[in-house]
Amino acid sequence: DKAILEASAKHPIVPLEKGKFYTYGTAGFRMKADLLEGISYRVGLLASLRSRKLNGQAIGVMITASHNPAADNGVKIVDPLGDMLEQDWERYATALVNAPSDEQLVEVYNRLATELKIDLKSPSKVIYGRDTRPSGHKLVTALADGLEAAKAEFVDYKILTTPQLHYLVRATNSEGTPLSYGKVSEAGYYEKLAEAFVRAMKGRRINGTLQVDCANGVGGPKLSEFLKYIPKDKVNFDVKVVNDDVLRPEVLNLECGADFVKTKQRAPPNPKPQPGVRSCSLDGDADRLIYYWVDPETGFVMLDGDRISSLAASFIGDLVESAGLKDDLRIGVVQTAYANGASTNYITQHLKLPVICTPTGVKHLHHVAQGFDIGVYFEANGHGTVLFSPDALSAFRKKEPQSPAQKDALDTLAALGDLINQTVGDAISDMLMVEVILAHKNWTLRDWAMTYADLPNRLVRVEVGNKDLFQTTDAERRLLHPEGAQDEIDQAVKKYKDARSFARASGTENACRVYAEAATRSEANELAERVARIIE
Ligand code: 16G
Ligand code: ZN
Repeated sequence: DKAILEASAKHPIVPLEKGKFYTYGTAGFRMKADLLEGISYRVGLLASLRSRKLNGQAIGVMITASHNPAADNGVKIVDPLGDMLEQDWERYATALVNAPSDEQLVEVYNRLATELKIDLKSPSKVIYGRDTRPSGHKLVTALADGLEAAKAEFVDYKILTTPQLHYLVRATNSEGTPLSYGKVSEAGYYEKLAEAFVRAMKGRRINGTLQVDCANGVGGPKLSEFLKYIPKDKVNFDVKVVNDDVLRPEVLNLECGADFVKTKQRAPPNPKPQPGVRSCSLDGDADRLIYYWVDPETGFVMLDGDRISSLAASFIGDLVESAGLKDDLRIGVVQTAYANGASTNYITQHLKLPVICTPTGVKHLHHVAQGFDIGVYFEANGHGTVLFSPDALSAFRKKEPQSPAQKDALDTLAALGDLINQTVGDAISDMLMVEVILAHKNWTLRDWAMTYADLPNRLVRVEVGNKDLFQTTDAERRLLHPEGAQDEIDQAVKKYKDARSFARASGTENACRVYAEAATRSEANELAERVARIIE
């Protein structure tokens, strides 16, 4: 207790206004970096408890604020399989972080240990990493002090992408078991991806250079490092890395990156967009991916998370059929309310696959995707992955092929199982998956975009007095409160063709968001404005 008390005094919590609390939100604790030092210390305590509760399995902590401005930062906890912290524990995190004094912190810590039947002398292991934000330094120091005070064993992996940290957590916990996820090192991550990429490509050629905008974040140096692992004689992957300046913190996510491209619906102004260049953007911690190109005739065309999702579902669905596994494996797609209605139609009607809609936030999608043998999940913003069940992975390896075509399909599926990050959405891994699929189909980005036409859509942010008044149901597609608001939205939607709209409170900002789609751009804009006025 003494150690915890003393170290806590070095990393104080910044008190909030009366009645306000820090909350473990959709992406952990995320805010201006100067509020986070005490929080990071306390998250160290919590992570050590979580590890002890789970018999000393490694728990991860990632310090990042993803696509948010450079002055922000965040702290989030990763569970042993590399997925997000179990939801029940979010309250414990909130309880520890909001303890008003050092003494009360110790009290809450001990109370949690008693309530959860945690032996504070048992082994505990925590591994952590951070993105390129300068504030990360101070935050990992506070985190390490928390881990030391709690007498946990820990490993500092320094600068990593978020998905790399998730990989390392799973690799650490599966090391030496039959389910080993890969070598426990950053190099192990690159080796695994490079090997699976070569295997999945099977000598096919990639058509044209890919320009990758790295949001001036951690993805830049990590992608460049990864590229060294690809054997040039086996795959031609010509990548031009841009916006990879991690030395000037102020340019992080500034007018570039996946979030910029998706929300602004245009290419980053730098480097100056050239017509026809195959391009994609990562976000600040490299867990989101958006493809696009500037068409000489029609202008900017974007291929977002919904497109990646439908591309993956279509390709993997075909492979499963060719492999003769159609009756054995259930494939499904998971989306949120933000998914473009045209993508949902394409998946259900053309690909004939089930689609489930969940609330926003990776943890929700991930959980539902685990219910399928092959669960494809992407948020429209470009975060997502494809999860394979143990049954699916073993079927790819064990099924006796009845023909060369069947063998080919099984091999490709097995390679995808290794290529696609199974812990969380991973921009580098997803990009390799997209490249593999396009190469197999011999498709350009235009061919990909031709599969269906997106409905014009508009997203607006609405300042509201108290966002907590906005309660939703039906995977955030309908408002329960304020009373009457949903009826008004329904009336507004009825006035437009092929229209859909919803309003929800943001989980990461103090505001509401309104999404609208309709048959034409002007109708989508008009509907969004109308709904915004309803909830204002
Ligand atoms: C977080 C979520 C992201 C979600 C976004 C929504 C994770 C790792 N990240 O960034 O998936 O799309 O929040 O933000 O779950 P909003 O609630 O402010 O709209
Ligand atoms: Zn991110």
